[in-house]
Amino acid sequence: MVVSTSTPLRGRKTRAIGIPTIDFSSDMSKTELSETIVRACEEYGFFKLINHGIPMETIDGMENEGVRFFGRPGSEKHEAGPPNPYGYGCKNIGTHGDQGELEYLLLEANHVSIAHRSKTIANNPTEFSDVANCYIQSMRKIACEILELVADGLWLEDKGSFSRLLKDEDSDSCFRINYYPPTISNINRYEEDMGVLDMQASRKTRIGFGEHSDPQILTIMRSNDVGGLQICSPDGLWIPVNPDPSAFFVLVGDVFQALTNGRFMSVRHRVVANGSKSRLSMMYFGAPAYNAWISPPPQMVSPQNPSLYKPFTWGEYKKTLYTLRLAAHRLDFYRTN
Ligand code: GA4
Repeated sequence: MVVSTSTPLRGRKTRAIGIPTIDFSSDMSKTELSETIVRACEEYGFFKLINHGIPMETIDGMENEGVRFFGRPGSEKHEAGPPNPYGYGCKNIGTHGDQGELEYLLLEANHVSIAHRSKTIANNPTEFSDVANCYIQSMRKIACEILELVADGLWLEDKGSFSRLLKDEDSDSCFRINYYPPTISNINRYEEDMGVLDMQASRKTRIGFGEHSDPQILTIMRSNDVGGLQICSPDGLWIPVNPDPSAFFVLVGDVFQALTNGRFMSVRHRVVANGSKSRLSMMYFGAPAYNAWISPPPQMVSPQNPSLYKPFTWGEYKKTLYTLRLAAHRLDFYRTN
């Protein structure tokens, strides 16, 4: 893990730490595996997943579509926008003034919507749809596997308590591709090569994507080999995450925190854009259906662990999140006390 002693962003320190790693091909028993995942979700709300079994061609195919799209002229990309909230976006995140050093494509994770959107995204819309649907299906599969292992690790009677929410055909899951252009210009790179560039100064306040937690249940993230992702540790330190294109990174979202009655914590994270190469990341955000109620399974609530949050529907939560800034602690609005 790369160590940096401090970051100029918001004055918080970063530190070295071992990111929890889950290996789907390990010879651990299912019980050990599920308990290790539960521990990672409790302690960090985050883990790295290796040997996940998703073919590299599925991942590369999606990445290539992303590279092809972001490589198109600006005027063509804007035909797939503006993001209201789905579509192509550039720098603006949400509608309350949040900005980042990125371009993105935000899509609903369902066949009908992908087929419709792909017409403005790609010269070959059928190919784009096929590749995106295949990738999204793989992500849903991985997410459901994780959710079932978690239910197992929490000793829930109903192993489908969480995965059922993503399997619902009305699930409001979405898919995002973020493209962070290189932030060091060619002139800077020349100066860097010549040893005359003050890298500290040039890397200062580049926010790729500002601090936030993901609102959904679970996020499955994959990036190329360019870093930038940082997660916030429980004690408030920023931990840089080394990129690993062969792995997925799994993030606990707000709804998972509510579903586990606060036992899991949604992870606050951000992307610092200071690469000399472009970063491309792809996120599957696993969400419930609009009208699904979010409340923990009965075993997770007791007189010693009373309900931390009022029950709410995903639709209600989604409305709330669009009234707030990116960095808001939205779940606080649903606390019982
Ligand atoms: C953060 C996680 C996902 O990228 C996202 C984002 C969404 C958007 O870009 O439209 C939001 C943000 C995210 C939370 C607060 C609101 C909504 C931008 C924003 C300022 C797609 C999501 O679901 O919530």
